[in-house]
Amino acid sequence: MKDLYLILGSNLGDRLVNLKLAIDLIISEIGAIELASGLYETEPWGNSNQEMFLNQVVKLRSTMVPADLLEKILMLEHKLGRMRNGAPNSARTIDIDILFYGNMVVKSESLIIPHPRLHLRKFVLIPLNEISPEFIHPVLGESIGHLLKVCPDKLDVRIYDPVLNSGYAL
Ligand code: PH2
Ligand code: MG
Ligand code: MG
Repeated sequence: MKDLYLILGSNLGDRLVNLKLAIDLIISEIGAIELASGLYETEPWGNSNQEMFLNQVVKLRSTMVPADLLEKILMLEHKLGRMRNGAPNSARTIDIDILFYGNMVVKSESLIIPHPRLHLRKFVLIPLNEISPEFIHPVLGESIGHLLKVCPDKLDVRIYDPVLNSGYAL
């Protein structure tokens, strides 16, 4: 049994519904969620010419081997309407990425764990720091809290308030 960290992201369609459906599928197909960060509205990293994302990090325990986990995640993304048009960093209904799988280091053609760019991205580090600031990155040997402190990313990451975004006046 290993601690598994996933990041969910959506910037196409009803982002909130997409994340909620993804959480339901993760619980039924992968395992119980132990910790979940709040939702964050985040500026697109890598391709600024697209809509803002909603991102969330979740922690669960799993016995699934990484290759099976990846296969399962791709199936869940497909179920949630993810189209892959070949362009990297293009808008998507749902993206589910594996950040960490315990202290395991995986480098295959289809999968790299820990996620190779997570330490460069505040949209990952801020929600991750909310739930596991002390977790040590198994390759970089630094805590999430430290990686966030030294992260050069300047893109906006703010907590998402579904009430403020519901369209109802308070
Ligand atoms: N995912 C990417 C590329 N850029 N930017 C934000 N803010 N959130 C994401 O989830 C994201 C991104 C590639 O998967
Ligand atoms: Mg991604
Ligand atoms: Mg992905």
